[in-house]
Parts: sequence; structure tokens; C-alpha cells
Amino acid sequence: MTQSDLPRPDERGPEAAETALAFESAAVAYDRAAERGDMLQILAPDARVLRPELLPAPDIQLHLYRQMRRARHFDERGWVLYRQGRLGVFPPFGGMEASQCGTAAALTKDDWLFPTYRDTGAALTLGLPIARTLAYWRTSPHGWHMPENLKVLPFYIPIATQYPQAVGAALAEKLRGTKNVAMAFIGDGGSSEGDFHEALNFAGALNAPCVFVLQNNGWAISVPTRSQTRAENLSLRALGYGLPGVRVDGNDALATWHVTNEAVERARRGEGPTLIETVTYRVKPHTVADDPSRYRTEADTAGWSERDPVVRLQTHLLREGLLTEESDAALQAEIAAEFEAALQEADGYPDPTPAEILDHVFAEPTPQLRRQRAELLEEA
Ligand SMILES: Cc1ncc(C[n+]2csc(CCOP(=O)(O)OP(=O)(O)O)c2C)c(N)n1
Ligand SMILES: [Mg+2]
Repeated sequence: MTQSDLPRPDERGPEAAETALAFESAAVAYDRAAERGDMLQILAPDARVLRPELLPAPDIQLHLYRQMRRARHFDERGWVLYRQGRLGVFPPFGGMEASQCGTAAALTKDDWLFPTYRDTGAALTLGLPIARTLAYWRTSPHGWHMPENLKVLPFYIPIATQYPQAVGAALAEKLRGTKNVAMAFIGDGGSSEGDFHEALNFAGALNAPCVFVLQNNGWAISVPTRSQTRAENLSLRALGYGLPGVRVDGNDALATWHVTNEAVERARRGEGPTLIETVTYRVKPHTVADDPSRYRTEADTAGWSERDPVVRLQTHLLREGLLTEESDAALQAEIAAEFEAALQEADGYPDPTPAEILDHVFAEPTPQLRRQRAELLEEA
């Protein structure tokens, strides 16, 4: 069934109600988690400080704000560039910056990051250059290589394969006797795949220094979290594998950083892996090519602008005097200039040639790849 075959949300019959299991919408689940206190929050959606004893140091708070602003800027410019035909497919992540930047900011450049297609914000936070990231979403080979000083894997498109691979990287670090960790991202949909469960078990059994981030953004393309699993609290899955499972407000960057920093420190001390569920929402379409009005109503998306992670931290920093209107404007201007310089760099990369698609698949090309390459070159 393709997306266009789906009934519009208002055309669904009574059977749709029967499939609604644990909660009515992601917003209801989020508010309930906040009320019950089974999701760590340091800042409330209106930026009130709920847990003053957990506030990170001011320089960390400012770092998180800067990274979220860089990510938000990329996301917004990404849309425009796509519309101008200057970017290929692009999975937007606007609204999920705290979930991505707050977690990735707990790593250093010696650690591994295994991002999905959704996690541009996490990769930028750890230092993936903007120009290469743009090249990746232009499907240019210039986006396929990671800088030498960075252990960020290319954005994974196949769902969940990155999880067991991250365990392998973490175990390699352990065997070498380093303190480095591997962080892997997955979505709510991906957490229903076998690879997710195998990775958690494998990491637990071998005490791998892994941090598993599960971004529960309410949707796996057109399938809401509530109907792809009966479970409401996905962090509890960790218990089945003997790991700590933590649930955190995925729109509160101070909270995502806090829990991730603790998990990273635990892994560095040799105390093994942690699963972190960030409760957030995919405000934007699945990709720039998706039309969410085919499968969700405005009622489902209502209320998420009041929970915006960037505005939440901005309000807090302004209140605390860590940011002023002027320093904020200067920061945003600096970020915009950084992006435009990177865009210029990416525009300067030569266009890929068709045969390049086969390069770098294996260190030594197989006979089949050599044959296909020759055929492509003949056609070109
Ligand atoms: C192994 C595999 N199966 C199916 C797909 C098709 N697919 C692409 S995105 C997606 C939904 C993933 O949802 P989720 O894990 O919640 O991540 P999100 O898009 O919300 O970030 C699916 C099923 C795929 N890319 N790989
Ligand atoms: Mg999802």
C-alpha cells in the first residue's frame, strides 16, 4: 500500500478507534509522562526551572543553545534549498533539536556516533562539517567520507542496522582498552525491529560501552507510535536486557544532556550500556517529499510549538541573563554566516560522475563491480 492509498484521517471508519491502544496522541502521552514524573524534565515547557540542582554549568547551557540554533538553521535552510532544487531528499528534524544536540553534546570527538537519516542535528553537534552534510543530502560522494578526526558514521537509511554495528564499535574500543563510547540513534519505529533488541542484548551481555538513544517522535512515517506497539514507555524495554533505561523530555536540552552525560560517564567507567528514550515529536513531514495531511490531523500536531525546544532554552537563558537580545541576535547572525560559507563550499564541489556511485563500496572492487563500472562508463 502506498501513502496515497491511505484513507485521509477524517475518512477512517470506527475500526480506527479500536487500533488506538495506549493513548490518543503523542501530545497526550508527553503530558501524561510529565505529570507522572516518569520523564526527566529540568525545564518545563514554559522554561520554569523544575530541577535547579540538575542545571548544567552555564557554558554547557550556552553550548547546547548554540548547537540547537545551528541545527534549526540547517533544518530551515534545508527546506528552502530543497524547494530551489539545490538539495535532494532531506528528512527534516525541526522540533527534535534537544533530542539530538543535547545527547550528542555529551560525546567527545574520540567517541563514535551512529546517526540515522533524521539525525543531522546530532552529527553537526559532534562536528560534522556543514558543507559535507549538504553534500550528503545532494547524494554527492563528497558527503560520503567522514573527516579523519571524526568517528561519525554516514547517516543510516536502513532502519536499525546501526544498533548492532555500534555495539561492535564499542566492543572494539573496550578491547583496545580506551574509555571511548559508541552512541547510536534509532526511532520509535526502529525500536520494533529485531536489530534493536539483538543489539541491546548483545551490549548488555558483553558490557559494551554504548549509549542507545531512542527518539520517540510519535511517528514512523504514517504509523503512530500508539499503533505500532502496545508499550507506552519504550525505555522500559531496557529492563528486559538488564540495562538501565531512562526516559527524558526530548524537548528539554538540559535534561537530554544531563541523562546522556550520566550514561556516557557510566560507560566510560566500564559500567556498560544505557538506553535513553527521548520523548519528542516529529513536527515536520517524514521527508521533504511526504504529505502528512494524508495520515494525521491538525489535532495530532497541536500544542507542539508551545513545547519547542529551542524557544524553551532561549527563554531560560534570557531569564537567567546568560543571553541578551543582543548576544542572541549576534549568535544567530554568526550561525547564518557560517551556513552560507559552507553552502558556498558545497556548491564548489565538482558534480559526481555516474561511475562514482560504485566507488568505495569495497576497498578492492569485486569483479561484478568492475563489470558494472565499465558498463556505466560505456553508457555515459
Ligand atoms: C530496514 C528498513 N525497513 C523499512 C524502511 C522504510 N522506512 C524508512 S523510514 C521508516 C520509518 C522509521 O520510523 P522511526 O524509526 O520512528 O524513525 P523516524 O523517521 O521517525 O525518525 C521506514 C519504515 C527502511 N528504510 N529500512
Ligand atoms: Mg519515529
